[in-house]
Amino acid sequence: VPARVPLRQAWPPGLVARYRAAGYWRGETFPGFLRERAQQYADDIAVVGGERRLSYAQLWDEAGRIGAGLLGHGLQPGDRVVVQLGNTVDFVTVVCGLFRAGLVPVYALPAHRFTEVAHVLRNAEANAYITTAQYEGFDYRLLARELQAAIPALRHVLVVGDAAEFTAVDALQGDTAHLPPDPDPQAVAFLQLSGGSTGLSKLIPRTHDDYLYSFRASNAICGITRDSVYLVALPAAHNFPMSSPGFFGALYAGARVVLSAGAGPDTAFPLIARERVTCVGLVPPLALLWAQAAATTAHELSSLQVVQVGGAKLVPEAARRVIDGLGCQLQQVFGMAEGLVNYTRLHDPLDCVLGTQGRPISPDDEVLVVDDHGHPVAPGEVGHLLTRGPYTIRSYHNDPGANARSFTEDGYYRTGDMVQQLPGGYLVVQGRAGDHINRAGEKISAEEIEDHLLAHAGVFDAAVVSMPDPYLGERSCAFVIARGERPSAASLKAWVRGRGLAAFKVPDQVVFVDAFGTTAVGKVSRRELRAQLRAHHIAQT
Ligand code: J2J
Repeated sequence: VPARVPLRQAWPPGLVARYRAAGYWRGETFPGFLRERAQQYADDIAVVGGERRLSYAQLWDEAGRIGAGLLGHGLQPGDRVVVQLGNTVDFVTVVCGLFRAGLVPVYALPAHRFTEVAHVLRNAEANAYITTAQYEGFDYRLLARELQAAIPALRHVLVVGDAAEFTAVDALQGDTAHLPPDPDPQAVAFLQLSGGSTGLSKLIPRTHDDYLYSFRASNAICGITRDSVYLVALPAAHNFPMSSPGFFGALYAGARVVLSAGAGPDTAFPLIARERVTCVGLVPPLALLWAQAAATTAHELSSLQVVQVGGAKLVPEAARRVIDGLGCQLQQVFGMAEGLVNYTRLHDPLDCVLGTQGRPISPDDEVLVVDDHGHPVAPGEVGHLLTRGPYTIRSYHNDPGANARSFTEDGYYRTGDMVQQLPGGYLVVQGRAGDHINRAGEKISAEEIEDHLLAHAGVFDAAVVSMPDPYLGERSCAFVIARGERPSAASLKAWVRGRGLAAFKVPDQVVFVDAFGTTAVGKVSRRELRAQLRAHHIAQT
């Protein structure tokens, strides 16, 4: 096995001592807490999805079967395994199985295609890929074949459901006596994907100690107890439904997790009624859709206590519509896979819930709001949000360039968000400095899509910007200068899709222009160019 870049995440020793002394880092681990729940709440239902219902004891056993089976199959503790699964019970059993085996999950979204998954496999130096035969009309075995042909290091492909020539997850068997002892709580437990603004996704190493703290503390803030029923409506691989408090928070509490294959009211409402769901996390467009559909639905939604909305900005008028439509408590959530999560609290006054994106989880979350030169702005002024704390990473995996850009010398993460800090530490998100499009919570890097457009023979130059969209919040618009005969907008969209990208990255709109930046004097940065195009286009329409 060739040497791999080690997985690490390190805080300065002084802070390690402080976070431990404060009780944030308790030395708990994923396998450790899952074992405890299986003993405490053996017969309680842990996970529901489709027609499957697993108790805590069954979840533990299934995870053991899968974990031991993977080791028997030739994987070694410490190996990194890219997981691309939909919102089914298998997502939870497979990931818990990896944890029990000391394997490191690397999460891909179901929407990802060859380009994204290949990048993640390579960057993580993964030797295994676990996916599902079919999900939402797509056959992931086709993708698995392409990946296997392109990446020699990918030695193990496992498939949930009909595995064809691959190894069937359902048939894995192994002796749980061979599973390793529980890991070091300071070790990296998994790699999460960034929704970053430059190029391809970066990998985010999260430790047992830091991640467990984030969802344990989230449980207290979100009112999750053993009696709760948490619905995973967004893709389970997203950090929000995974940890804020997400299905891991719910499992930690001994609550029940319900997975919904779709996020729309048609799929989710019957599940809410049947399972008596109490809490769900949504992005703003979905929350508005739900609020509208609730007015006429025949399904009983009265069990819902808290609807969380995050991933993109929820403006006050929309927040009010969500409360009125769903008739339950709204909680705004402003978080990031790199760490920091802010919540409005359940007993906050209405204007705070409507008008802010909450305040940090931890008293030890350090927040700085600074100007372009890194100097703190006056209280209440808008500036760049920098943060560090007991569950915010200090570095990305294997990416010195990104680390130099994204972290200050004293370890603050540059979030790329522009915020205003109100008394009490409440944050109002006012935009962002980075160039990504936040399309209904899905982050799209402008640069990544520009690179794909530039690979087209008919494109001389391209700039991708976000445009306001009444439903999605933002949509992507590609400004294109053609080379030679102008390609059609449809053919450029098909081109991007054909580059093996998630469908949400295909530009929503293509606008052909003759030149860029005619109003600018001197050399214009890509960011300024994008800002000009965006402003000019919005002013015209
Ligand atoms: C405005 N922008 C927001 C909000 C995230 C909980 C909730 C969300 C995420 C998430 C998450 C926003 N208003 N309420 O990981 O645990 C934008 C910001 C932020 C970026 C992070 C969680 N909530 N955002 O969305 O890693 O720009 O995490 O920096 O996908 O989403 O994106 P992501």
